[in-house]
Amino acid sequence: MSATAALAPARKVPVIAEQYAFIMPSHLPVNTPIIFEVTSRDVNHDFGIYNPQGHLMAQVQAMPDYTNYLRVVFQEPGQYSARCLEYCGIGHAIMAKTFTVGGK
Ligand SMILES: [Cu+2]
Repeated sequence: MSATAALAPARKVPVIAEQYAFIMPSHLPVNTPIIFEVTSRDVNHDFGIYNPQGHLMAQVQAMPDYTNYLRVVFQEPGQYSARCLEYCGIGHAIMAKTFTVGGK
């Protein structure tokens, strides 16, 4: 983590998983500690974050009636994606959300 990120205040970002989408912001800041607050509206899902190179960089379960916290610092601007990593029904394979880090 850069010194800048260590000093920046953390930002809480709610994430709601549902069949078959992630409800979350489309833009997030770079070099800022993000605390994802992850829950589910229906069944168990998994919130997996892929970096611009397509590599899994962080993941946490998304569970109904429960909030899991995932702390991430995005050090590289670009296009990221969240994908569900736990089979949750017929639409599981298309359950994804792209988001941009950095920029406006
Ligand atoms: Cu799924």
